Amino acid sequence: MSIFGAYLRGVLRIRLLLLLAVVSAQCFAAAVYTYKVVATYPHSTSSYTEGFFYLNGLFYESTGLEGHSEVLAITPATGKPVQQISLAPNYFGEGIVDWGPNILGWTWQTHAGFVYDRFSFRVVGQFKYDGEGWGMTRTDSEIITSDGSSTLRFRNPRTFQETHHIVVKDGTRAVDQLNELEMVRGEIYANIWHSDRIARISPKDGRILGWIDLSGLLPDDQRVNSESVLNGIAYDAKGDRLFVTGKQWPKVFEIKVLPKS
Ligand code: DDQ
Ligand code: CA
Repeated sequence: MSIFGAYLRGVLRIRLLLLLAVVSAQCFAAAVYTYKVVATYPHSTSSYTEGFFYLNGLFYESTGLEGHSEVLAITPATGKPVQQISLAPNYFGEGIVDWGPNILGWTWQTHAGFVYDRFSFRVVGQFKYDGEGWGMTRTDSEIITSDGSSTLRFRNPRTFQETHHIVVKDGTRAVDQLNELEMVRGEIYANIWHSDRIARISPKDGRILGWIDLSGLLPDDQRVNSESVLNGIAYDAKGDRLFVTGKQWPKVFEIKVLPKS
């Protein structure tokens, strides 16, 4: 065979390998979804959102930053709190979750968790844990927590002890910076800190089933600074309504998730 023929065969082989690499990456990386805004609600631009859920007609929100951390119950239509409690100024508030008549809430780097009465907003208990506190959500029987790594921990709601954990991956790539969480139709939705994307995660094995790309939802000129990021997912299971907001964002958005066309 001529030198030219060998050269052509080499080029073809490289092209084929490249094509295979691109095709397999597309097969194994999760699909990307987009969104449509169906309603908006007011949100306080002083709320540095770290925890967010919906229950029986109210938003429950926890906010961070030392000296500004609160847990609030909010009327969606007005954005005004109907209940609130401030954390001591040494605490940076993080995720919250409802459990029976209580709300559990924790703090970023101070290993302090609190049990609130959901109706009076009084502190009725405290707990400790190792590592950082970031997001919280729940299944019917367990609490799920994030800590900024790619690991999500399942915990006994009464002892807060870990029962098992999963590592979140997109194909073979571990994805970290998992922040605010929400259980939505059997999937764990997770904000990725400093990103406009929400990961849709299988609670069974941590596999990322899809990404929701929320870029453009709140334009940069409506964000107070570079920390004013998407964080906060709430779900009304009865009404099948999905709400998202961010740190010091002026609005909560009710969105529908759509395939990217
Ligand atoms: N966490 O939400 C990722 C867990 C913690 C965020 C901490 C960000 C502190 C930045 C302070 C900036 C003050 C404007
Ligand atoms: Ca949430």
